[in-house]
Amino acid sequence: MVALENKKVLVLGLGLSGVAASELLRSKGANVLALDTADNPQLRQDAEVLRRQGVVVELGAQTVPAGHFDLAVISPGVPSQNPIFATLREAKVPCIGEFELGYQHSLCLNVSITGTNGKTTTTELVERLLRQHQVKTLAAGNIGTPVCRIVEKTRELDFLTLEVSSFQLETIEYFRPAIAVLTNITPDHLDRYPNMADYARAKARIFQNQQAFDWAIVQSEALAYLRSLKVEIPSKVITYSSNNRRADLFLERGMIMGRMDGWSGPLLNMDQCRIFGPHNAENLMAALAVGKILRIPLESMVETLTTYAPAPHRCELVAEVNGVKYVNDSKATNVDALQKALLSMPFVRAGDPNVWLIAGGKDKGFEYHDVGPLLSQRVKGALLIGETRDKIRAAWSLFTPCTQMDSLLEAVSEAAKHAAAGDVILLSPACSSFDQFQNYQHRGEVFRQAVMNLKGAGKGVNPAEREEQPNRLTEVTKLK
Ligand code: UMA
Repeated sequence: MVALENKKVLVLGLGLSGVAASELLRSKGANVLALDTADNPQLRQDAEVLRRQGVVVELGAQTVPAGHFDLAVISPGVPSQNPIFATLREAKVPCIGEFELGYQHSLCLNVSITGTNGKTTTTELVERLLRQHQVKTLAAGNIGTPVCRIVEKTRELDFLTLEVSSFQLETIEYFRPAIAVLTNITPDHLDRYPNMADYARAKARIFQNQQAFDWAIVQSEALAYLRSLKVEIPSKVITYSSNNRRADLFLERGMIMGRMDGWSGPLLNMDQCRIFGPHNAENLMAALAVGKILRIPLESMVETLTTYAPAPHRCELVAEVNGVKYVNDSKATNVDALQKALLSMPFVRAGDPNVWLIAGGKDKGFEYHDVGPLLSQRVKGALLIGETRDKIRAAWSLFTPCTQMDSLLEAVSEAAKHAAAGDVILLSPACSSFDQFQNYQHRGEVFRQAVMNLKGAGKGVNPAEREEQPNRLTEVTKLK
């Protein structure tokens, strides 16, 4: 760990991570210069707050200012090709990520979760499990709160529950989770990584500092992929899978089963849960495995996990209007997440497509053809928005009728015109949101508002009420 008192530190990127890192560095006595390559009203506002704390801020920066730096702290959204980052590395300035800085200053162990999809749900499940069993924890990292923001609170915690992205893992140094979870690896962020192998290797860095007494909880398919890339995991491994019955935790006719010491046979019945689909069975398996390592009794874990409701923007039922369900899956920012959403939508009769799919957004370098056969089975029509609408139309129009729309609002009202009772209007974009929205939450809220604006929409399901509301989508799915 680098001592920070009177050290000259450059912070690159002034979003949530950069602001939190700058504040932590100042509190430890460092002299901080914070740079952002952009310049906009929000950044100017944040810059003023930081300047009052003694941080020197430069917005619209294109080059590294002259002078010596003892350390650079990089925000996760800044890619290695960024010229300022590249210059710092060439000048041999030690560069770490905000996540690593927060880790180095935290005072408790951590359970960390990475993977392409399911990491936020798994993080929430683990946080809930730990809290309800008197293990003091807080969730942070990619889930939304930068680790640097909660460093002081770690004095009173037993564990941090951390969601970690591949971006954050690129710039770790000593970060070591006592328990590391890898949910899956499927194509994502191919606008940042030259190929899948590089993306997978970034994910695998979660294990690199683990010791033989630490734990790795890994989806079987992801483990096989890492082994094909010759990636070694130094810790004790527990495998899980909804497709592979040879895994330590597996799925059999809707039942999560175990084949581990003291844990063989049925563990959790998916029919009792408020989240559904094979992908959520895997998220539950990962949480169960964390609980087993921490010696939480199975019966009380089952009680905690069966009452977990899906969070907003993840296959969230927003409203049902005239028998048409409006589902917000704005969090689906890659093709695999879209595929999982389609597989878990309720249908009226097997084989009859009943989904009006709203997709498209900012390009992350995907090929969209693979999902084609599933579209033929499930989708009545696709309404395409955003930067990728032409690219997706070219890939999908063989499989389902595609219409290009100028905005999400238009797409919702167009879908509503065509949908009949029993249909589902699903926002599951398979793209990130940054071409038209601030983030996926903003996109989901615009969808929700559009649904609420529809004539006769009546009262929808408010996220604040979701703990109390029965999950109607789950119920419909079970009826099929
Ligand atoms: N910036 C530069 N130069 C660059 C790129 C960006 O100066 O080359 C500046 C931007 O102008 C902007 C700032 O960096 O002002 C944004 O920094 P950031 O992109 O690192 O975003 P933060 O606000 O710090 O949020 C980050 C994570 N964002 C990303 O990884 C893109 C958040 O994850 C995370 O919740 C937050 O830290 C707290 O830990 C979001 C995300 O989209 C949810 N993650 C990706 C995902 O889940 O797929 C990885």
